Amino acid sequence: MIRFVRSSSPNLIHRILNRNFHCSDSSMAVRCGRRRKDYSSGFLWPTCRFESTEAARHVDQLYVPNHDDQELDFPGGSVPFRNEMRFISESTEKRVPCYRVLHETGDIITPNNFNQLTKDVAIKMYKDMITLQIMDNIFYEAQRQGRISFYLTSSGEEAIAVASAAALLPDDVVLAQYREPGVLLWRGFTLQEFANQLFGNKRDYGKGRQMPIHYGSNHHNYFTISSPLGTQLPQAVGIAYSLKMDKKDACAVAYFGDGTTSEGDFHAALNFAAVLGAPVIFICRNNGWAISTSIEEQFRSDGVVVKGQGYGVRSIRIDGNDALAVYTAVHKARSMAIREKMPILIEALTYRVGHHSTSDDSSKYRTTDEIQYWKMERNPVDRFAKWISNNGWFSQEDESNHKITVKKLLLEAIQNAEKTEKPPLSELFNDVYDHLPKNLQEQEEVLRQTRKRHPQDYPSDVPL
Ligand SMILES: Cc1ncc(C[n+]2csc(CCOP(=O)(O)OP(=O)(O)O)c2C)c(N)n1
Ligand SMILES: [Mg+2]
Repeated sequence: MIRFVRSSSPNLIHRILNRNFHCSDSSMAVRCGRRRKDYSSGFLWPTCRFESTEAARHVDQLYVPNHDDQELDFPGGSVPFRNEMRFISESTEKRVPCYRVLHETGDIITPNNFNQLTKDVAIKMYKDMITLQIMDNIFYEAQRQGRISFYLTSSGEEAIAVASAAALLPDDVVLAQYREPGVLLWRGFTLQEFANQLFGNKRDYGKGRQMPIHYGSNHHNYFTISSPLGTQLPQAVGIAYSLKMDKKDACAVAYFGDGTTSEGDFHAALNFAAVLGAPVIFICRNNGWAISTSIEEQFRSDGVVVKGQGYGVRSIRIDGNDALAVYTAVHKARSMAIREKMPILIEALTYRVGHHSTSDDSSKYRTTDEIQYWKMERNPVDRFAKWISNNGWFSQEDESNHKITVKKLLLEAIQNAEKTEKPPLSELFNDVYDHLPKNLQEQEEVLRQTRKRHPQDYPSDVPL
């Protein structure tokens, strides 16, 4: 069953908390300590942090008011009184459960009210996930060969981008972080367009001004990626609000990582979205790491999902490596966001199997056991493959034909992109002001003179 946690539901919280705190002090101490990671049992995430059960017992009765029925008539709604002092606990013992549909074997876990996919959609999803993997392998190698300056893979997180994109409609406006090229792929951005951006040639829509992987496409309603983390989140709220004002049948969708939730922009965005009733879906890819900072060093809360309720945002935690769970949750979130004019927060649990980027070596801060566990036993693409092959929708032969075609197209795209001229130097200075102001004219002049004096320090393939 798919269940979103309502944004303000004290009764539900009370029920959950009541369930969670029936344990003795000694058993609690064992469960609350930092556990050794055991990948064979699937455990990765840290559990609760409090050392005593004191706070927990308090929470147990947090929502029980005095018997005198008196209330404080306060702006925003009346509040019951109580004369016993209670602090809200900093943590719960049990984790918010994670919605999933597909078992690792590729079988549907029953009962389940997931959104049944058509064969065509399921096959396109699978093909896009495979394409993404091939792109990642080949572009990563191209960076290692020094042909592009930077790259960053989606390995281990293919299902989130592709399955969420499949559940959206083309008018939904996407503001991604940087690990979601799968959304663009789903929307029809071509391999040539990806390659043009990575090589920063004159066909790149950003005119070579951005680092590789900062894709953007007006045509696909996909905002250009910003390097500073979190900026896309308040922007998405503004866009969602304008879609609501214009009575559009569309929402804004913001993607971001666990690390980005430590930016102030995340908190401002959730609050604004709730207060304005903005139809925006916040999709957090909680992949365990923000470069070398693990989530254990990032939060003391039960991940990200619990933060939604603090701001009055309906939220759900899902298995981000289960394409059917992602598809179903995003489909439902979209309909609630637009119909009920409200934001939705989705925390998708996943794992970053690759290094953070080509500038990172993750073997310095995590074990190969951890990576192997997620790569082999929790692989989102393998799981989806089992399901579509159980349905008889995609054979081994279909798969190898698809791989051969994509590799061929991609190598051609890379050769084309590499051969294509770079944007001229003048492009560095335009598109910000209608007329180039005097200070920028001076800077352009200085750059041209410097380049003339030190040609060896500048790329020779950038036209003047
Ligand atoms: C405001 C800001 N601070 C720091 C950085 C440097 N930085 C780039 S990516 C990154 C990690 C982000 O982690 P997360 O949001 O979990 O995304 P993931 O890489 O795991 O997909 C950091 C710290 C940045 N780009 N912007
Ligand atoms: Mg992360």
